[in-house]
Amino acid sequence: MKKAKYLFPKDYMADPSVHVFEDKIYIYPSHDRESGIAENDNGDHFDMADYHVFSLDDVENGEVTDHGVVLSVQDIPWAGRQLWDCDVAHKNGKYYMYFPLKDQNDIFRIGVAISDRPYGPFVPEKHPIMGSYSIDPCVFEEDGKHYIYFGGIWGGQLQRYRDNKALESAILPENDEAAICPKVSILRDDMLEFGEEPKDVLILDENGKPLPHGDQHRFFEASWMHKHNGKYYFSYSTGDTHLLCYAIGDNPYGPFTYQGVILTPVVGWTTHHSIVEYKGKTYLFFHDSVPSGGKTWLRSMKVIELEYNEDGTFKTIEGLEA
Ligand code: FUB
Repeated sequence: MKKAKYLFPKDYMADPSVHVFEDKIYIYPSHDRESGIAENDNGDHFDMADYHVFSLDDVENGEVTDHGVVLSVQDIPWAGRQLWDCDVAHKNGKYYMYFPLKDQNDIFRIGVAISDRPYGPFVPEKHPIMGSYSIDPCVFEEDGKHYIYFGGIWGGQLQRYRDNKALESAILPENDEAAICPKVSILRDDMLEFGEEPKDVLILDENGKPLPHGDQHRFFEASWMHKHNGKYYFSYSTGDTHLLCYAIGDNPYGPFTYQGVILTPVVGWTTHHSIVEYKGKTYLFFHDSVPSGGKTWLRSMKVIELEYNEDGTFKTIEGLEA
C-alpha cells in the first residue's frame, strides 16, 4: 500500500486512535464539525460534541463500518465543552474509553466511559479521573498492565502544570530550556483512576539531553505508544512545527531517545496519528485537511503503510502535502 487512502469520505473525522480488538481494526476518532467559532491558539474552534466508532477487517480493500454515535457531550455529567482525541482499552471483557473534555471551569480533564463491546455505546463515569489534566490520552497494554500517556501544550493546557500541580499561570519554557514532557501513569486495576502519580516521559537527544523547547522535533501533543521487536516506540506530533516524530526506549516509561520524523507536514495545521500492526503489516493512521479545502478544524482520516528499516527505524513518509 504505497498511497494513503481516506477512510470515511462522508464526514470529518480526525485523531484516529486504532486498536485490534476481536481480530478487527477499531478506529476511535474525534468527530470534527463546523462550529462557527473563530480559529485561535486555544483551539476553541475544535468544538466537537460526540464520538463515532469505525471498524474494518481489511485495511487496504475492506469496507469501513460506521457504528454511529457512541458517546455525546450532553450525556457526560461533568461536561463543559470540546471532546478531543480519545482512546480505548480492553480489560476482562469490558472496553474503556478515555476522553479529554473541558469541565465547567473550562479546564481539560480526562474522563472514562465503559462498554461491553468495542463498538460501544460507552457509558460515562460521573467524574473525570482524579488528578487528570490536559489532553490526548493513549493507552498501551502489556502483561495485563495499562499505561496511559497524555498531554498537549497550547490549547491542550499542559503548560499550566508542573509536577502534576496547577500553576498560577501558564509557563512555556524558553527555546533553550528543556521542552515540556508528555506524561505517563499506570491505570488502577479497575481502569477508572490513575494507579500512581503521572511521571514525565523524557525524550532525549543522542547525547542524553532532553530536547529543548526550541527544537522543531520536540513534543507538542498526540502521544502514541507501540512495541516492535522488543523496543518501545513513543511517537507524537510536534504541533506548530507540523511533524510526526518518534523516540525509542527499553520500557514503557522511557526515557526515549529521539530517532526521527515519521511523516512530513500534511495539509492542515498539523496531523495526529496512531500506529498499529495488522495482518503482518504496520499502518499509520492519521488525518489531513485536503477534503475540506484546508480548513484546519475539518479533518479527514487516512491510512498508509509504514515501513521499518533493518535497524528498526522508520522510513520517513514524505510528500503527502497535496
Ligand atoms: O482534535 C482536537 C485536537 O487537535 C487533538 O486533541 C490534538 O491532538 C489535535 O489533533
